[in-house]
Amino acid sequence: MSEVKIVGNMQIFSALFVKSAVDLKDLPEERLPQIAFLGRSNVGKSTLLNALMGEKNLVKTSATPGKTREINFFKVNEAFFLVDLPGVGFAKVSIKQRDLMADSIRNYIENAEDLRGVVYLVDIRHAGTAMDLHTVEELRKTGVPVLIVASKRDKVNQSELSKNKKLIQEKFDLPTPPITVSAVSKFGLDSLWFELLNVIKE
Ligand SMILES: Nc1nc2c(ncn2[C@@H]2O[C@H](COP(=O)(O)OP(=O)(O)OP(=O)(O)O)[C@@H](O)[C@H]2O)c(=O)[nH]1
Ligand SMILES: [Mg+2]
Repeated sequence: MSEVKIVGNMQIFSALFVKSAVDLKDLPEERLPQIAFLGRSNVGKSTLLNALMGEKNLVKTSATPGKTREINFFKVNEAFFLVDLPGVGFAKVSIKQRDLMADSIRNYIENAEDLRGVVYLVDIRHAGTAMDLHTVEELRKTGVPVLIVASKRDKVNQSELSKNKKLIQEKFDLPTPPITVSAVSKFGLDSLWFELLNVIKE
């Protein structure tokens, strides 16, 4: 019997790794809503997914960029998938900007019928690099709803935090400052779950 995990206001009854995909033909057969996590290598996508699901090692993480190489599907509460994507720009740093999103990621985002939204993570310390801006621009062109979230909140002090939240809001043209999260302090996981559930319910 597995216990229920409480993350913010969210109850996690089950969180399972379902499969890895490199291709659209490998997507899970089960038709459930999907929310994918994208952002630069090392920004903390996989670590955040563990934190959101109340897990430690379900999603593989690493201090070395380029850990996640495939599209990994995690099924939560038998109701939806959280999807861990490879880091943007990792394998293709020297290639021209429009190729930053690897073909496999682009293909998935443009064609996955059950994809309801993409969480794009930005490191709060860098407040959005040129590469982030370019990728989000490309992402928005696909028409998929994009939620910008700032990661690693524990790494900045209060003044950097408010300054960089404002910067991110301006750079990415957001109606409100971004949600900030930390997988270390667990800050912001409740706000993020609230947003994710809204997207899933739509
Ligand atoms: N301080 C701090 N470190 C974090 C946080 N989230 C992730 N990290 C660290 O950042 C590093 C990268 O984390 P990952 O979750 O593997 O990053 P990723 O975005 O999945 O990276 P790729 O798979 O290479 O695209 C690891 O050393 C994590 O421990 C956070 O909220 N706070
Ligand atoms: Mg990863």
